[in-house]
Amino acid sequence: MMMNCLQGWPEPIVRVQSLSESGIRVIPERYVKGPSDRPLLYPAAAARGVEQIPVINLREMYAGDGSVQETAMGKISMACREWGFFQVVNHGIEPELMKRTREAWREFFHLPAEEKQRYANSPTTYEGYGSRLGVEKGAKLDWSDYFFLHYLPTTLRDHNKWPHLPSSCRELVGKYNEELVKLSEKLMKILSISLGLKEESLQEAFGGREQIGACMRVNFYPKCPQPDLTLGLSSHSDPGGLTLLLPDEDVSGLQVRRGHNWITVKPVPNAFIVNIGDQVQVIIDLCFIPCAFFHHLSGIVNSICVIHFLLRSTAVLLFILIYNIYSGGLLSTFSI
Ligand SMILES: O=C(O)CCC(=O)C(=O)O
Repeated sequence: MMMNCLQGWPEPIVRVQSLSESGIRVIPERYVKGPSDRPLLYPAAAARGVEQIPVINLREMYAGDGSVQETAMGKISMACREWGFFQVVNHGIEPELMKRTREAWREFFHLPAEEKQRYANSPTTYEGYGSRLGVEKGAKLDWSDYFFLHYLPTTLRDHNKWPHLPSSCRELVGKYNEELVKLSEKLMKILSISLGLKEESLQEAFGGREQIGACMRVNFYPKCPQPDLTLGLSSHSDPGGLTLLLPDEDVSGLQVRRGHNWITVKPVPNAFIVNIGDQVQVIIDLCFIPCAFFHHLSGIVNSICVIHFLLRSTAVLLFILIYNIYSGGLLSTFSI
């Protein structure tokens, strides 16, 4: 495996966006998932929007009203135990910053191919512009391109690997991740309390402020002529502590596994979708659901998702390991 990483990708990289823009009607075999891995685009009624992941209003935590706070805590605890997911609103991040960040990245993916190619990544660190996860030759691939970068610890941060264009991108990446680290820390405290632990417990388990790690991944899901045959991102659970997702508001692509169903998440305006990652599950001794599995559908329009991962800094390299063994099936940290 390591040999492969050092040698680079096992096959020439094809940008999914370029396939999509070429106007093909039939997707290459490489992207066609096996029958059991294909998405259910018309899931059973129970999964079709009747049931949704809980929405948490963070303002209720700070309303100064004990009973409102207690009810909100109970809702978070239920969301973690039963879903491993929730959406959070009134979280304190400026909607303008969220919108500008998403738009800057959309602009990045619409730059000329040569410009994006300057940031082409390799499986050694995965940092930069990529179109596949995993180094298994002949593996089935996902219908998406992405950009991955490190934010914390600062020793891993390399500004040269952050896009120069559009001109606002670097500043927005810095500001956005700074704000999301603060929000993740706030959520860690709330999760600790809702579990009946000391406020600082989860954060301390992550090594405190000095040892926190954070990465950003921006997924671009180009429109797909056969969305019933492939996935934008295959099923997995996240290896980190907390994942905060900022999807396109008018495209519902994220599906969360609930028993035997896949629930299509309907993004709430100006909300973040929060996922409880495997590291938190381990720290709290698996008292929540064993793994929160999710995948992203490919769709008939282009869409984007900006993702912020908070994890123990010593585990940042875990991402590289996980990405390298990724081969398009259900994957979680617990399986390595
Ligand atoms: O784009 C999404 O909806 C999910 C992203 C994700 O899970 C990831 O990039 O690890």
